[in-house]
Amino acid sequence: MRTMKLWYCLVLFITSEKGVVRGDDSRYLTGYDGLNFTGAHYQFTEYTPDLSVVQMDNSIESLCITGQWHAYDAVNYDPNMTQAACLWRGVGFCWNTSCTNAISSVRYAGSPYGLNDDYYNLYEGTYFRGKEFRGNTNAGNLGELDKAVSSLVVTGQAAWTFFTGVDFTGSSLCVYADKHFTDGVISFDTTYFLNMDELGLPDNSIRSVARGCLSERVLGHPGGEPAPSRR
Ligand SMILES: *[C@@H]1O[C@H](CO)[C@@H](O)[C@H](O)[C@H]1NC(C)=O
Ligand SMILES: *[C@@H]1O[C@H](CO)[C@@H](O)[C@H](O)[C@H]1NC(C)=O
Ligand SMILES: *[C@@H]1O[C@H](CO)[C@@H](O)[C@H](O)[C@H]1NC(C)=O
Ligand SMILES: [Ca+2]
Ligand SMILES: [Ca+2]
Repeated sequence: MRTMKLWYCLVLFITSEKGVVRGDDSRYLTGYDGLNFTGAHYQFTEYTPDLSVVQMDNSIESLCITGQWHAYDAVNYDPNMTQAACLWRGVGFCWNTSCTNAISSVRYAGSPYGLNDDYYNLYEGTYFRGKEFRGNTNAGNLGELDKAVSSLVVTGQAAWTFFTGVDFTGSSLCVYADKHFTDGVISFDTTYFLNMDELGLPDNSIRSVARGCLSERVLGHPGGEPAPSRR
């Protein structure tokens, strides 16, 4: 079996805890083409499907971020879902990335309206790759991502309940963000599931999502199970 190369690694969390803290009040990703935040750089605030457009293709070596950002070896967030992906998150953190000189597209997870607004992002591929279905309201069906979701992110302080049937039927579980980042002023709550095994549902089984905790099975806080990958 071909082993998929995934740079995603827990080192990112360790380094992020030790990173340099800088003040900023909104989501951004500043990528530098040298280590130690040197060289040419670009500040991303939006989804960017092709980094060559800003002369940063395959060149990022260090970065500073606020929010949660997903970075892909392939352009267009890896529509074929075959390449490596990297996860970066924090509030005002800076570090050298292990995903050196390979990133070709980046997008954030979370609300486009406010860093810590209540939001969910669902992805077609594991590791946040491929097509996306996202929102801040109930969805009785997931359109193109019907029976296709393989990874997800929840941000903000609300719970979201994911169902295996359309219109909020079938098996369900509810997810709260379980990781809190802050620089003392700005806060960001988030959680992620790299695949459906982590979540505890079959792959490609989610068919609807509702705001609030409408299931007996609770992941994150308060009083629920911690998310599996962070145990
Ligand atoms: C990076 O910064 C550290 C600490 O300031 C310094 O010791 C090191 O030499 C720098 N490395 C490079 C490659 O600039
Ligand atoms: C996806 O796969 C197709 C067919 O193999 C290929 O032509 C295309 O370049 C790939 N796209 C990306 C972004 O890798
Ligand atoms: C980044 O890498 C440089 C060169 O290896 C090193 O000197 C520096 O301490 C690293 N910086 C951080 C924040 O890890
Ligand atoms: Ca690349
Ligand atoms: Ca899928």
